[in-house]
Amino acid sequence: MKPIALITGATSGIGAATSRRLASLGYNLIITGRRAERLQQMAEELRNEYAATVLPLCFDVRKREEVEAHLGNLPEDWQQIAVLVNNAGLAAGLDPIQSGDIEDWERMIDTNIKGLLYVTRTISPGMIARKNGHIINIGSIAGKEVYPNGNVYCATKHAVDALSKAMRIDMLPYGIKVTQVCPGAVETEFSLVRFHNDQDRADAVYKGFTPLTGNDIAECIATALTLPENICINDMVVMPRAQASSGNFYKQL
Ligand code: NDP
Ligand code: 8X3
Repeated sequence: MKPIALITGATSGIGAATSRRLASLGYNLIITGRRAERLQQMAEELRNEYAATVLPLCFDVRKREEVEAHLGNLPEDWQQIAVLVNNAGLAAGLDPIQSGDIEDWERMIDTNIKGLLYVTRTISPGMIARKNGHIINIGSIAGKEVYPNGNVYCATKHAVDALSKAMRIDMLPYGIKVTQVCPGAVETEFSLVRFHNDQDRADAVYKGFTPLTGNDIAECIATALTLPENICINDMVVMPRAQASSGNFYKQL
């Protein structure tokens, strides 16, 4: 039987690219997201292009009861999850702390921290029982450094950094690997979401240099998953060539 990978936030960007890459590696896929139509399209593409068996599950990771209802009651054939990619997440806004939008803050905290926790809490007991699994958390360079106006987004990704380290300790006796992947600038829908659908502002983020793509991060995830059994990459910080650190770009405009 093919191994099963669960990828949250598979309707665009890094999650969509990772779904394609893991399908190409021969995984059967549970893919999730809130946008039902996109999720169905993604499932069809994975079935048609990669002959993958796919279970699309449409829910909001912020809603604990939805997470538990979908992931806590998986069909029998889908319960033995080998790989969990905790990818669903977002930035909302880019404002100083004194004028940030509290609704933006709550969306980020509820998705990037609490959503990741709800999913992990539901899936990890099965991995522990089977003494087998690999959890990939998508952190960020924003989880290693802070940058002007990044405040709450950076705090949520610092939480992912801490949780990745903590999970690795908790999972250690059961042989479950935990890898955190921390990208710099990846051109996805990330900036469009951050800037509340302001396409010009989103496009400006990636002008003057070659950003990473979702496929680049998917390749890093595939690398972490295909190393020999005794190796675990704990942490990968992955930058475009033109980015040295958070906010430090060499742009040729
Ligand atoms: P996208 O906006 O392209 O993708 C985000 C994905 O997350 C979508 O599939 C979206 O699906 C899903 N998602 C968001 N909120 C929820 C929710 N409440 N419930 C379920 N799914 C949700 O951005 P990226 O691909 O860039 O982002 C993926 C991850 O990578 C995020 O954790 C982000 O913080 C991280 N990251 C991104 C970087 C970048 O520069 N792009 C750099 C470093 C890290 P839907 O809307 O259908 O629910
Ligand atoms: C996304 C990268 O630097 O825009 O996590 O925060 S950054």
